Amino acid sequence: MRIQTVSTEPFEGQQPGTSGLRKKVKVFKQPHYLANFVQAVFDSIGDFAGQTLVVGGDGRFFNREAIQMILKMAAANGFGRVLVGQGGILSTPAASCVIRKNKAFGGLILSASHNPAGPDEDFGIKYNIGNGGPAPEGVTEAVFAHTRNIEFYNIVDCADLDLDHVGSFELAGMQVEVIDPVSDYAELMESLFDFAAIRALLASGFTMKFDAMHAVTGPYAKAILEGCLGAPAGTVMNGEPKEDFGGGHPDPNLTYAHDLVEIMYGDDAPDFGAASDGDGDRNMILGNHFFVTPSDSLAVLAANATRVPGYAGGIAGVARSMPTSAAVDRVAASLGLDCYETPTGWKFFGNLMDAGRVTLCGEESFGTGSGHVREKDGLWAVLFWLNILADRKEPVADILVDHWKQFGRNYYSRHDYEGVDAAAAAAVLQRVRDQFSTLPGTELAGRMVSLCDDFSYTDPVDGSVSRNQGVRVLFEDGSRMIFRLSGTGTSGATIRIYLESYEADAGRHGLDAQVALADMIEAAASVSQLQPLTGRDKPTVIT
Ligand code: VG1
Ligand code: CO
Repeated sequence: MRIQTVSTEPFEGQQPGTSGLRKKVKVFKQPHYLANFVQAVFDSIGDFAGQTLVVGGDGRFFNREAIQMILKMAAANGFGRVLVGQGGILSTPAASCVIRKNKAFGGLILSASHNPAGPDEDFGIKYNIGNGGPAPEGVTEAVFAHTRNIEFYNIVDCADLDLDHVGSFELAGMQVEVIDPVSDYAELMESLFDFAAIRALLASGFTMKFDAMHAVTGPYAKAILEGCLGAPAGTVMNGEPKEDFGGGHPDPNLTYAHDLVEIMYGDDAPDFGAASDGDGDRNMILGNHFFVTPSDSLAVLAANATRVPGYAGGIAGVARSMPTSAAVDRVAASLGLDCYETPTGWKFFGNLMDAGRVTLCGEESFGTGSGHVREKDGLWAVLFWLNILADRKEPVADILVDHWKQFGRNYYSRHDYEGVDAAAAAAVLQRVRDQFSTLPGTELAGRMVSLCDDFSYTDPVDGSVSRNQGVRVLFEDGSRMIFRLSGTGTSGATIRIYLESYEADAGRHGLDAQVALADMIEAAASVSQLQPLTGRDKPTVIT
């Protein structure tokens, strides 16, 4: 076995976005493309000689090839041990769990999350640090800098490795351990939740469906829900992971999780429905004919946390990404907890959790999680809900209505315009920025504008500053209108418009969010001039 030093040249644009480097498979398949990025990661993360690296992915097309290359490069660069999921599989939260449990130096996670998979679709890679969470911006910037100067990478010249059987072997002095992708994660879930109570709930006639969307959560959900918790076989739908996710778009929202939505809004709908995304870190929660917005879900989990064994002692604080609704802020205020507002992307929660300042975190983009790992965690959120339902023995809808009665309702919606011309998308945001000085003090959608800015965040733990994290139009009554460009897409630009208004009056809590927000939606269109600037007259996805 020979260690080769291969000469290479930099590729343009290997800049990690909101969650790692995501590109079309065709881009990743170019000779040296992936190797360059992996070497740039290894050159940026400090002294890992003899240390442990965790590797796994969501099983999408190109996952296996990528993992073979990464293992050979990890050995050639001096890692002492690699833990890799059997068949190259690890959901994102499971990878975070394995990194933490084994005190690994870090991990490489192969996924483009909710983006479609297949030879013409997307692939992605990101580096997670030793706390199990996504690398902070300081690291991703260093990686990007290295990709621009790279001249060589190191790789072991050998045949492909057998990763389909649990066990261990040596590769050029490095130990490779092929691990069961589910067991450590399942054990962690059992330590947090009252499995006996959930088992009793599922045995009591309570019905549920979980849509794994042909992605990585299938094996996890089957093992935990149908295996440990005794849910009937068939509870997990679309549970066989496929390299192309069955041709679908594994994004658990009302548009893309249509199989599940049809069941939950059909005759004889189950009591509870949930779905997860490509890499298992997102979740959608549904009741019988009822959708729980991710922002409300976070608030409900925070308000009910002490019902769950893992959080029975209370939670330290909460955090949400800036565009996420302020529903959880109201729960935090009533419980006397600190509440942090961070930029979009899970990497901003890591420091707060490491410092013990927060326990629960969430994003409006169907991401919820806690300090048990350093990623958002789809199945964890589902189990949290099941534990609450087992304890409260009320329908999902009643829990929400009750929650709104106590805290008021933050009407919330996100409108996405996907695949927009990049220059036109930038012009839409600029158009709003151009009105920063004139809008405050004027009336929009029947409300007074109080402040407009580009959201900027100073990390309270390490003092690092992240600027330009979303264009905000804030109103005196707490309503908000936010414009942001996606940092995870791979073609054109995606404009996200986030709309929120607060309603204290319980008599007005039963409206459809699109109806309640109609004036805000209209005002956002006129302020941004989105239609004339992009030629789009309606969103691609509404959540
Ligand atoms: C989106 C979401 C963001 C999330 C990110 C990664 O980013 O808005 O909240 O953290 O995806 O989620 P953007 O930049 O496209 O808005 V996942 O499930 O792709 O790891
Ligand atoms: Co994801």
